[in-house]
Amino acid sequence: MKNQHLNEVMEQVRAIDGDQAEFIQAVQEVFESLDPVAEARPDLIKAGVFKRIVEPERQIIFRVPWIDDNGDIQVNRGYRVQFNSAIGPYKGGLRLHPSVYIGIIKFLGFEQIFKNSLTGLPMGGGKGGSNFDPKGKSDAEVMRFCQSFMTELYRHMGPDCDIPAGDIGTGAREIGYMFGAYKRIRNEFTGVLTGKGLSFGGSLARTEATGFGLCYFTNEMLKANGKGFDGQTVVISGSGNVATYANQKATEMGAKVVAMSDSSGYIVDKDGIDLDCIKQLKEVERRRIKDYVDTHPQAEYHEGCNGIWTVPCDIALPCATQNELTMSSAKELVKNGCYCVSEGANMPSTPRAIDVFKGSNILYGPAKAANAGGVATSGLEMSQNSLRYSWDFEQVDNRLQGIMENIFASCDQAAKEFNLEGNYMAGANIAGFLKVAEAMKAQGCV
Ligand code: NDP
Ligand code: 2IT
Repeated sequence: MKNQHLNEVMEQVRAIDGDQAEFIQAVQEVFESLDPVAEARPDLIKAGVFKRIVEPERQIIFRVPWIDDNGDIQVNRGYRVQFNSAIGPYKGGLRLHPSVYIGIIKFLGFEQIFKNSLTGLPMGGGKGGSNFDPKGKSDAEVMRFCQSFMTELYRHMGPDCDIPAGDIGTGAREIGYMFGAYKRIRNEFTGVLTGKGLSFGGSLARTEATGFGLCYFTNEMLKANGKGFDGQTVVISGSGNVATYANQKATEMGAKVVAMSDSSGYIVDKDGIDLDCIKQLKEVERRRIKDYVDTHPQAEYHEGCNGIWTVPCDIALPCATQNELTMSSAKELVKNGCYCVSEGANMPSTPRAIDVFKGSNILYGPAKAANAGGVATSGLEMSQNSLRYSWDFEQVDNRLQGIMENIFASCDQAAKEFNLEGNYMAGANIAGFLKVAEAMKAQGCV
């Protein structure tokens, strides 16, 4: 980075948070994009915006004790990082996965600030979760965990303060249990969590929103470059919430999705993945993706999830987890003719993979922009809860589509303003940052 101040702040972050690799990676990427902004805006340096934005407003770490089906006590660690409330109440998901530690929650919370800003809705950034693993647990165990988690988290939440939602491992079942626990403790029925069931304040199209939004954003990016989904071959990693509905929308837009994965391995079906089967296996029966080949003998299963990037495709949509797409996978994609990578997961591409995309003129849709449809629709769920009203599917989906078009336009325009045309990563970071930065400056040193 050219800017001296940004280098100093980055050094300070490394000095005090050096053991949080994912957080350092997320800050470094954003700061590199903000280099020309820091050069052009000494007023933001004077207002301490860069120094302040890398420090969460509040971090909560707590014990989550619960009793398993054998009657034994289990203990997990719970987190909520309330990163930035300059433009609205803290908003962001809860991740339940054994890999969760403070560095993951902080990287997700940091990215959430800029993503939420890009949606144009009044939402600040936050993230939480636990190292609890819902896999292999009974519904009763998941419920007891969620109730214990809420017994602490409730005091830090509120519909005008902090509104959590789902993320990896946290779906409709977990949000339902958490909402029930919150309502009982507080004796109030408010839109304090999003991704709720449709019978108790959830929004139509929230389940689909991240995957659909990813395709709407990607379609804008393709269109701006004279291309489209129609007739294209697509590879999607993951087979959870985001991956499933990305598959559905890409297919509706005329593409053929030929590969999907889970953390154990990947399947290739040259006829196009049978999405009903994936939904049944993953959403209903909570089974492994390898079971797909039992009913689809023409498909192949391969152990290990990284190999999915060796499957030839035109468009790749990483929708599983951070750093799942490395430099060698990026080279493999390029070698096989892939010309577009658009991110459904948060930070799925390593910095060196991104360098490969840049060096090969790949159309690259960065997560903060491309996957913002989920949180945007959470924002629409909050609006409906406040109105005590609900919109039909089409209304929500149309708004989502409009929001994703606007996000693409903002990224495109910000990139052009800083002479970085086509660099949507820089555009997303700059556009997301500027709104938050102006608000932080206007509100003074807080
Ligand atoms: P789900 O829990 O529904 O699905 C996660 C999928 O990714 C599963 O197929 C899972 O496989 C796979 N996966 C998870 N961890 C790993 C890992 N360490 N290595 C390999 N594969 C892994 O989560 P979502 O679909 O909700 O989330 C996917 C990504 O999208 C995450 O990065 C999340 O932060 C991001 N995101 C989610 C949004 C949402 O609204 N849900 C919004 C915006 C972004 P397995 O079943 O084997 O664990
Ligand atoms: O990463 C994300 O944007 C999410 N997991 C969704 C957050 C939300 O509040 O809907």
